[in-house]
Amino acid sequence: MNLPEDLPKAELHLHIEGTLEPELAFALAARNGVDLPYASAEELRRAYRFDDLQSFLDLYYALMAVLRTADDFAELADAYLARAAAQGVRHAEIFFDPQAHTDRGVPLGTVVEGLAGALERSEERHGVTTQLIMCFLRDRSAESARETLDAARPYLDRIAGVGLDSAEVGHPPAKFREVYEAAGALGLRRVAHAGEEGPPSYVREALDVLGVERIDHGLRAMEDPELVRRLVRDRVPLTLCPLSNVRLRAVDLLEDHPLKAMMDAGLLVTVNSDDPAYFGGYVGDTFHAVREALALTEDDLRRLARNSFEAAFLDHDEDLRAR
Ligand code: ES4
Ligand code: ZN
Repeated sequence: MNLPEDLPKAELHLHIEGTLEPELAFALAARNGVDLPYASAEELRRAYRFDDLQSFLDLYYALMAVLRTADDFAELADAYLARAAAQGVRHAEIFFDPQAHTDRGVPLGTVVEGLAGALERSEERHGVTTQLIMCFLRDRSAESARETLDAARPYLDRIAGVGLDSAEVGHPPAKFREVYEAAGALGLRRVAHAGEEGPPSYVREALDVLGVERIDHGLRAMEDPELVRRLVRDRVPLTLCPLSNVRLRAVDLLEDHPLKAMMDAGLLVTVNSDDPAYFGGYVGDTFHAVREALALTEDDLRRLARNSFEAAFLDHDEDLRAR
């Protein structure tokens, strides 16, 4: 029998830029003539110690300097898909951050062509079906998000939905009401990070104002029993990332993570890797870690895997085939 962490599963919260392993960063830096302020991949890896979300984001955005060509993006995505497949992932819904690239002069077309090229080959190469979700950076203006959606119009055949990420506190979902309305009108699926560092009210706002179908993280919803009842009743999926929460100090120890309590409360939670190159593991590693830290049973792990397909943007026939 397979190890429980190898169960077929869908990964629904994964930033492709967060899969940039130090070794690939160095290889791309050399290829593109980019100077990195680290002597080696080992030294870079040692810099992966964070106090909070912002301290991580600073390094995450800085390292993107090595990503320049469509081939770079394709190589990044293909490396992730190979790793994910080896850990039981059969379907992946992958975030990318257009503004983090266009702001440094990399055209959106380059990013999408590269990523979508790798994703198109993924089912054949890795046995992983995929979708692409473009995220707006919430610490930039609403106008910038709107410009990004407009710039994406030629590529919407390759983009399934929109998301909202980056520094949360001080940037409530309502700031992005119009762009989410426009995205919905274009037939795009909608998700948003909420309740990672921000308060439960941001989770409500993402649902009520942005019309999202899933909440990314949603950890802090647990502080609001009325909100929990609503999330349970409406079966709103929460894409949890336990290793990320430990590394960014949203929880002290994995043993303190509310994943199991959230399952017991009847919430539709999934387990995901977020930025696996930075947070110490891909999704199979994460299943393994939470199993140990929270004494999850094989039944719990099966339920998490089943939840991941239920929460995915798959039609149900596809969903059954994937399992
Ligand atoms: C992110 Cl962990 C996390 N939170 C918010 N935005 C992000 N972008 C990449 N990783
Ligand atoms: Zn995230």
